[in-house]
Amino acid sequence: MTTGNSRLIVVSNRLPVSFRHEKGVLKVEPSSGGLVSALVPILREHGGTWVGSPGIAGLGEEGGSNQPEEAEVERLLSESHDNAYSYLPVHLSAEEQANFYEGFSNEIIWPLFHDLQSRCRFLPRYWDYYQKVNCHFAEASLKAAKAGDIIWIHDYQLMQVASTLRRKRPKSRLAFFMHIPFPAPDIFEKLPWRKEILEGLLQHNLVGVQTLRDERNFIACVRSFLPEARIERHGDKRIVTHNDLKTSVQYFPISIDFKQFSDTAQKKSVIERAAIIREELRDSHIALGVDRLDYTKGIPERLRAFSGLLRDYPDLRGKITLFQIVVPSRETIVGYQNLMAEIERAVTHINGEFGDTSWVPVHYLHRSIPREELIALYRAANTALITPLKDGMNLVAKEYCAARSDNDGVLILSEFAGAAPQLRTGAILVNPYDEIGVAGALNRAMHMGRDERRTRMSRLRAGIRRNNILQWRDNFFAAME
Ligand code: ADQ
Repeated sequence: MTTGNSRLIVVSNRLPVSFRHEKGVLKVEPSSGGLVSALVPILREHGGTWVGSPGIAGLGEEGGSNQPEEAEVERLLSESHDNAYSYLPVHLSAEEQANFYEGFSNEIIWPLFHDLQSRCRFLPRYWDYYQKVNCHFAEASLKAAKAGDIIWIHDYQLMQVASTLRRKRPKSRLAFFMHIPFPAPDIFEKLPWRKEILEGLLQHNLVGVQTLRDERNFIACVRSFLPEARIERHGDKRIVTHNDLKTSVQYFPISIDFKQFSDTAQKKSVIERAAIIREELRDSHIALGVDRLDYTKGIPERLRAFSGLLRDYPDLRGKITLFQIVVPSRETIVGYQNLMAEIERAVTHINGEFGDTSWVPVHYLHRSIPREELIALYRAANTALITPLKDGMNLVAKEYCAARSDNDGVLILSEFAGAAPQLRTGAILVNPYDEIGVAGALNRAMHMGRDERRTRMSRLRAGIRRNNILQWRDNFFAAME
């Protein structure tokens, strides 16, 4: 590691824990999601502070905070923190949460950056709240950071934090990593605040994105909307000079703790559990989907492709089961509730049309599941069916391969996942909008011989083992120097 004695201050929208009320008592538990899976091992090893919101909306209404509950959150956080690092909560009011998070972040940036501009609602008040809440995060980060510490800001909810930090502490060492895709200029230009967003990002010393395509898009946007900026290439990175500040821009495909997944997958209890799952599904071919509830993950499209497979390849009926796990997410947003209803209707429809007394075509779980159970499912599944319409990276694809220490299993992956360029030589790549193509890929996976599966999976595993999360961190920190 090349960060010397500096501490790491990670700033993300949410802390890596979730709170819930159980019979009137506040409880805390670890949360899931790509960002958490990637960063927990890093902070655990490096030490420092994690700044983020505890994620319970409405702790503290506008103009007066709910102090007893905030104090309780802080007590639980100090008890539950990992020895290696501490938490610093940023409390948001219900109104801030609604306008900054549900509004600007998830009704503007999330759909736009996933190329789904028709889903955007460009409300001006969302932008006001976004700036205001980003200021809160900046102030909390200043409290946590000493001079020389690295402040590492994450993701699309916090693209304006650095503007305040740079103003208040000009010599701060600031890095940013974007977990979602960065769109091309003809999409980004729809954003009424496009210039301010780019200027905010260029307050960092380093801006990391997931893929070469994202890096090219970011640079193309800077060229289009900040024509006064100077752009140079230095080896692997681009240097953007704007208002006398230099920012390195580089792509770092995020990864997983390969060893942890691979080792856990070899535990006796996991292997036994995988065998039980296979037996329960009567040794049919298991195609597994694991996604957060989100329209970018392409779940209805996947269900249509699966339905098409059963319609067009009748001999496969009874021989294949789609196991779809959906992790609850953003449940307060209306669009997400509609998506859930759409998925449930499609599952019921497929099971009603094709199922019989001895076979249920789609098994659907809508909940978070423990890590070991997830890994047992990865091991039990003959195929992982990962078909996002667009995805920054997609860690599930990498986790599936890491868990296949038996060098078996087929990965079907969307060509629009950020992971596709890295995994293309081992996976079957598909266009998630092409239902016939996805059904064909499933049919091919079912008939693929053991030797081809082994060759492909060994290749996938070797790549992910090499480019694991620690390598990602080292590359990022090396670029920071
Ligand atoms: P996400 O959109 O959350 O992440 P992804 O990368 O697939 O997507 O990560 C999901 C994580 O949640 C995985 O680590 C997975 O194991 C976990 N998970 C999924 N289902 C679960 C379940 N039922 N129970 C428990 N855990 C579950 C965002 C971007 C991605 C990017 C990541 C990391 O949208 O494109 O890859 O950040 O940068």
